[in-house]
Amino acid sequence: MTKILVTGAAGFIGSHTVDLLLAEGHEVTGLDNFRTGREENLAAAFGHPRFKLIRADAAEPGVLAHILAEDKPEAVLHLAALVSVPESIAQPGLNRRLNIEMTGLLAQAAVTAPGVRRLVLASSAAVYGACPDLPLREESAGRPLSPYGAAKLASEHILGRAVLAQPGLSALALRYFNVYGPRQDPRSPYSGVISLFAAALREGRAPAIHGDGGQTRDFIAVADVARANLLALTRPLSGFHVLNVCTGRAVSLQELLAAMGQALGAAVQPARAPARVGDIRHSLGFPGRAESLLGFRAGGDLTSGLARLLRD
Ligand code: UD2
Repeated sequence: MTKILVTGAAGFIGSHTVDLLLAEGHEVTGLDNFRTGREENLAAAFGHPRFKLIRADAAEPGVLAHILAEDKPEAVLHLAALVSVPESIAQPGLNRRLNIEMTGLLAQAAVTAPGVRRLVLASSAAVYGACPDLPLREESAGRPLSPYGAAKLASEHILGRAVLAQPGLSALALRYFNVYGPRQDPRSPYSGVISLFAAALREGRAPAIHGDGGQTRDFIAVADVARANLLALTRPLSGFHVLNVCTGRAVSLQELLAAMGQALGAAVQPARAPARVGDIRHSLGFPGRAESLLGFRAGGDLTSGLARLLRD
């Protein structure tokens, strides 16, 4: 059993990871300020004897240092962040505070808290920007296109420096690709395309394809991401590592709609919308490093993942 702190525990990825960590016998402290996290996401965790929730803002100086000193976790999964690319453009100061400075506060606190052995950071495929060399490998030069991607890249460097400063600490930055699954909030127009399509189908509307639908993404189920987080928190490793969390399979939006139609048992007719400005045409990760370092391989196939999502 490992004692684990999860920041952003009430979020989409956070809550699925908390559920898995508890099921695997770990002791979990969740931290959330509920800016975007939702209480109902933690419904299964509340009342669990190995779960505790702290309602606080991890970006407030002193908060993380206090929790690491008092709660004494052995590993920290840092998911608390500003998660929206458009918001990072509209509010660059908030992006800097939540996606760079907060990582700095965590790294500083972890370097001085003797009990912390492992940091795991939620990074993103956004660090690659429009890198044309596919599949994307971790060593590809990061050329982020948004303040969000740039901040995630900066946070990776912060983690690397923390490990140099405290050799007893190891750290992993996980570059999540396009994550989908239950609890992803479809209310924002910039939510993941799968949750937007699923919400449209549930409400009897035609899903809107921006552009010709030939663009591809590497869609990964949130259950797989939770498993990657679990392995990153608990596998024996030293040093600092950057890993893609992806499937290595490219799926176009047209294929996605066809798979949704298959799951529903009826063809889906999309509505057409103009291509998004700055949209990336293809994004595909190479999953080899996560497989060799963590033994992680994404398991869920898209059609059954979609069927589950559309049923819920
Ligand atoms: C993902 C991330 C984003 C950032 C970016 C970096 C999500 C939700 N977003 O953006 O945060 O990390 O990668 O590369 O994971 N689309 C439609 N109809 C819709 C919604 C979207 O056609 O109703 C298209 C959209 O134009 C794009 C594709 O679907 O071509 C995927 O869109 P997305 O917003 O789910 O994800 P992405 O890869 O643009």
